[in-house]
Amino acid sequence: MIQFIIRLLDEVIMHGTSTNASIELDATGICVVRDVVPRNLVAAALFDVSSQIECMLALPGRSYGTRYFLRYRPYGNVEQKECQERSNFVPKWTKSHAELLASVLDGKVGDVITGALGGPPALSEITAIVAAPGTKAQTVHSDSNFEETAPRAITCFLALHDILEERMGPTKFYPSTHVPACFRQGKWLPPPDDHYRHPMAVRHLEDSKEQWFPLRAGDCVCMDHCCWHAGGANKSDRSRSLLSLTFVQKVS
Ligand SMILES: O=C(O)CCC(=O)C(=O)O
Repeated sequence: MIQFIIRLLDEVIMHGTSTNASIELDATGICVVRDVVPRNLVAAALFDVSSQIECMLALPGRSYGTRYFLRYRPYGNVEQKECQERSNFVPKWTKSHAELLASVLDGKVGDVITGALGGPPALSEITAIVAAPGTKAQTVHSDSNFEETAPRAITCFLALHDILEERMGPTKFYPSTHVPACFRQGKWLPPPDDHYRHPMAVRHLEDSKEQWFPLRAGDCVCMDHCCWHAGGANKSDRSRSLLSLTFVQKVS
């Protein structure tokens, strides 16, 4: 009986947490979900990502900067002989990655994404992002431009180790930049960069307050694809590693 009550309480707490997170995600374009994946799966993923980065860097070719992107292909491994250069390196997708993905979707994050997308999500991309020590900050960007009729997409940045200090280069987010209603004229704008600087976007950026979240291994930040953000500068002496999972609305 006591076991049953504990389980019931657990479910109420968990359901409440994911409901609050969904509300937060809709309102601001960002929410943090704690303790998403068991520690052993996160540790295995970090070990794998670090070894795959070593394999990639051992190949001929050049890398652009020291923020490395490993794009997994969850639906079948690519012949390794096809990956002879850094630019076409594809990391191996293994059973433990599949377990990690299932674990993400089975728990609180699965509820948040399903709620945000209005149904079962489809995985569109899974990428490990490793910022080596000395990596510079990215310019503020959004991963998609807002389009009224485009299917919604949510990216989950899963911490593969504790990222508790700003000098480790956590992702910086600009809350309330994901939908037209966040902007003065009710029109969504991309963040200003060297190519396009809409005066209203410049002003919006000046008025916005960037936010980063201390994360423990296995915590994640869910972000609307149109939300402004930027990878931070890694001023620490250790690589900062995330797994970025993007889910889209299934179009029937
Ligand atoms: O490295 C990060 O923290 C975020 C990277 C990112 O946002 C991107 O490459 O689009």
